[in-house]
Amino acid sequence: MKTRVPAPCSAIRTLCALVLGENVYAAFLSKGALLKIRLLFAAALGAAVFVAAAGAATNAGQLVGTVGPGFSIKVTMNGKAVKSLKAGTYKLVVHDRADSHNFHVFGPGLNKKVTTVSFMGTKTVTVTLKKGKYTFQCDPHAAAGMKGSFTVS
Ligand SMILES: [Cu+2]
Repeated sequence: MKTRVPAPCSAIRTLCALVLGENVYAAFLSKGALLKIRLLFAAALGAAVFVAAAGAATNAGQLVGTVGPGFSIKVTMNGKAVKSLKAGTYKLVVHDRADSHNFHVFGPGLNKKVTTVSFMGTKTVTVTLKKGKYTFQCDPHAAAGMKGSFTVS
C-alpha cells in the first residue's frame, strides 16, 4: 500500500529522510501518527542543527568506510561515494557493522586490512594515497561483488 503524503509534509519528509533515513520515516508514517511525525520533525531539526555544528569541526578531507550490516561496502566523503581523489594523506574512519565482513583497502603503496572479519566497531587509520587505482573490499565476499574502487590523481 502506498501512503499518500500531504503537501505540507513533503518538506518534513525530505528532511526526515535526509537525517534519519527513508526507512525510519516510512515506518513512522505508516502508523499514520501525526504526533510522531511532529516529534520526528523536531528530532530531525535538532539533528540537522547538531550535524551542522559538528560539520564545522570535522576535517572535510576525511574518508569514511562502511561495511555491513548487509552485503555492502562503501567509501564516502562528506556523505558522497568517493570516485576520485587527489593524492595525499587522509584519515580513514571505518565502520564495520557486521561480524561476517571485513574492510580491506589496497592500491599503490597501500595494503591495509583495517578490520578483521570478526571485528565489529569503528577503527581509524591514516592512509597515504598515491596516483593510481585503489580497491576496497570485504575479502570473503569480494568475488561476489562486495568491493568498490576509486582513482587517485
Ligand atoms: Cu563480506
